[in-house]
Amino acid sequence: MNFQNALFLKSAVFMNQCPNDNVCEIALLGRSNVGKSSFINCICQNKKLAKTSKTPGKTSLINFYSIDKAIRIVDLPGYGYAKVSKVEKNKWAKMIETFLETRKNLIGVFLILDIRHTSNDDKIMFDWIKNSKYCIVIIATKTDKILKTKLNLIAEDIKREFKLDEDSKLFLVSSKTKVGTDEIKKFIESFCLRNKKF
Ligand SMILES: Nc1nc2c(ncn2[C@@H]2O[C@H](COP(=O)(O)OP(=O)(O)O)[C@@H](O)[C@H]2O)c(=O)[nH]1
Ligand SMILES: [Mg+2]
Repeated sequence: MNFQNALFLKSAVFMNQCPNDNVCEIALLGRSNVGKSSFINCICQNKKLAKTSKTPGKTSLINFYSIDKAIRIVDLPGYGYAKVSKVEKNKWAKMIETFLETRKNLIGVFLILDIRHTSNDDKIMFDWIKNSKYCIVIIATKTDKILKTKLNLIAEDIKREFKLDEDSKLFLVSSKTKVGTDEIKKFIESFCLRNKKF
């Protein structure tokens, strides 16, 4: 799978705007500003693919990216950003929920965390994945912000906090330094082969 052969397909607000075909999808779920768009750009080695922003709460759309025509990565709106209105928040929550619960193309939902801090919203999303048919895959980003000597300890903390078992996956990455991204790309490739639906 050539991750550099990636392109932005479209944005959607409603389910009937999502691509209608048999391409498998992996959705990225994570708080606003956690680094979802940067992660997509990093693995595809294209800084212009997904819009990144220093201001949280910018993406309120479901964005579809095609990877080598083989799979799609879906960038979901960041949940739990305090500064948007309650009405807006509920709208996003409903959009994410409907997508996750009804999207036929979906084969995986990866939780994106900021390695430095997890919040109650992260726990809610984690519990949703745990109670779903999807396996647990966590990608902790921004590892460049942490001392290398502390990384393993923090990874252990995350495993304990979420009570991760042997079957769960935890990847430590940095979109800034690209650390960990080769490993996650290999994982995505084999994950798609193992979970192919159509
Ligand atoms: N240091 C560092 N900054 C990052 C990393 N990933 C994202 N960021 C920054 O975090 C902010 C939010 O990133 P973005 O990808 O737009 O987050 P999103 O809202 O989850 O899509 C931006 O200012 C990025 O430059 C990372 O791995 N390391
Ligand atoms: Mg984004």
